[in-house]
Amino acid sequence: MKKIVHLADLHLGAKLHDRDRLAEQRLFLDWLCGLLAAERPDALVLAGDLFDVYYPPASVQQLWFDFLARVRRENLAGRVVAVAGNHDSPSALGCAGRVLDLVGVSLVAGDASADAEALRVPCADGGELAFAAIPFQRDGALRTQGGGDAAAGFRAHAAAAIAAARALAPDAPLVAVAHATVSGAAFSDAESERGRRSVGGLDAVPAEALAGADYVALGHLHLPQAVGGRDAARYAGAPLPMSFAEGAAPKSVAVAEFAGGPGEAPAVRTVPVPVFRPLRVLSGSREETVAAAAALAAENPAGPAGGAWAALSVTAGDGAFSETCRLVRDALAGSGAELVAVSDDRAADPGAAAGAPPALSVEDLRAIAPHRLAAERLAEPDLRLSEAERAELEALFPEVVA
Ligand SMILES: [Mn+2]
Repeated sequence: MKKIVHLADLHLGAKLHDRDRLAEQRLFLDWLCGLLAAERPDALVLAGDLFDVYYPPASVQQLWFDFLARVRRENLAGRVVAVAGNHDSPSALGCAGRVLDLVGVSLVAGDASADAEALRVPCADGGELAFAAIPFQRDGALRTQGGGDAAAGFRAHAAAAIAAARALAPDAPLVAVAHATVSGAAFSDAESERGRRSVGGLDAVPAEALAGADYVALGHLHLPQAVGGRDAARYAGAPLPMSFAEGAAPKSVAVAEFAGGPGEAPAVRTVPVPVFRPLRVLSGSREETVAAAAALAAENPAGPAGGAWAALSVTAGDGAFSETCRLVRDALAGSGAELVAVSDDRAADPGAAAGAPPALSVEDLRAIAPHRLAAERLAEPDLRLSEAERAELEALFPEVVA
């Protein structure tokens, strides 16, 4: 029996509305070490977006290196197989690659050749696993590889990596690792994926390009899911919710066990990730959101990283947004729950807000909410603006936002 634990999109160092989440990320890695100690996989697979930014601060890199050291010291996985995601700098992440290789970490970042992406990992049962570890591919690189066609480029790249892995270990089950949007996959929510998908990237790479692998370990989308109708081709999903909209969906990591050789489907299961800090959205009119805040304060849910973080989204009713924010803050005061994000998501025309939902796109709403907030502030008497000045500043505000 050969075993892998598959996760992706750790986004170490990621913040939520400027709030530091290192405590949650540390708690997650501690929990993961416990899982690894129980599972003792032959490989821990990290399918990209290890970090949230190209050059994470030292405190975040420390978390990462301490984790890798613990995995080696406590022998928590036979080997770590990691690829760079679009959030990872290929050069910054990859520069320690030769040192990491000496402590059991195979890190593939940057424009690797098919041979560099092909790995063999010895397993506790005396056999081995083959890996085609494909880091995130920028659109331009895929077009170059595909003679102008990015999808063809991904097909060619994946086929070469899988063929190289197959040649390296012909009798081993083969795991393809990739950080990409695969056709047919679902997004967790528009908000969190917007900034996290590649700028200028392919909409989706063809899922069948990876069909030659016995297990496809994907990263990039934050919703845990199987793709292409195969249990053994899946996104592990981000282990921590990367936005309030993701806060309601359960998070998990995947475990795949290979009882046979190449061509035999592994048994796949998912392990739920605990909630380290509850995230709640307070949405609706002033009355509804204040009532929801009071209920949240009474419930006062907490995880090991602390009390709930709440996001206010005013979607209906009249009344100054700033006053609703104050009332919601008051309702939460003294509880462990904290308001960390506010948004006025009513339609631009207050008269329309009470009626049918306005026909506005998410983009429209995102642009309008700060505009409304600015308009409210500009109308406050302490600024002593003339009506002409107020109107001019209000008209200029969308340009600043844009
Ligand atoms: Mn990504």
